[in-house]
Amino acid sequence: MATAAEKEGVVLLDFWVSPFGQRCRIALAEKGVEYEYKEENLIDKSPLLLKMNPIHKKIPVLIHHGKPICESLIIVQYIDEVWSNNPLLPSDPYERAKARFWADFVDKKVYECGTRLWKLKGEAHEEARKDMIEILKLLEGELGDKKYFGGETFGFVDVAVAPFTAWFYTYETCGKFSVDEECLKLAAWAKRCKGRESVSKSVHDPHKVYEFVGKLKKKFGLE
Ligand SMILES: N[C@@H](CCC(=O)N[C@@H](CS)C(=O)NCC(=O)O)C(=O)O
Repeated sequence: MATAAEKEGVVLLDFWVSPFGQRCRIALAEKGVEYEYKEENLIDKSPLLLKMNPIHKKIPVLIHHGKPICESLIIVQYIDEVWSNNPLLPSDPYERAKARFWADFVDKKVYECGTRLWKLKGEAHEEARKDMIEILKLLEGELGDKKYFGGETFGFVDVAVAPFTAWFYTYETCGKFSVDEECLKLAAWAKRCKGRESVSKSVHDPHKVYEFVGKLKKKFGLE
């Protein structure tokens, strides 16, 4: 008998610590979609990954009935369109554009700055530290007094940012700052997100993320 995942025809090519992959896992969980999870070895990529994402050769890739969808934010939007229960994007076009702007902001700023924070030393590191605090404060400004970025309900921007909460500990430790102290409202939002099953089951323990970054540093001779 076909499993629920086979019936839905959904496969996710992913890598456990990837914030981009975690976005897809959160969105699928929010929609209650069953899927087959396939962990990739990014050092030795599978023929399936290379076939499904020949352009970027990166995870995540969502395969739906044999057809690939690449790039996490595009995948989350696809999931939102195909499974219309619990909508993630707002229905109002202006609000939708705003949500896409902030998700794009996260893509352009958070990951890049986080990488500078654990990779660089000296002045460049100090600059990354300042940039990260500013980025988090800008995000907090958009959150304001709302429960979620999406307002009363968990939405597209929440999905885009939530995986990075597991990276906060790494950013804090490498940057010697505290999200709790710098961005109280953002820290409270992160705790609210963690309380959601979709997030807690998709996002890994911050200490494991830190351990993973430690291994990367060793690999790149950055210790
Ligand atoms: N913009 C892409 C980024 C995906 C990405 O950077 N994936 C990384 C893992 S976190 C990857 O597959 N890296 C393998 C490589 O670069 O060879 C998205 O949003 O999906």
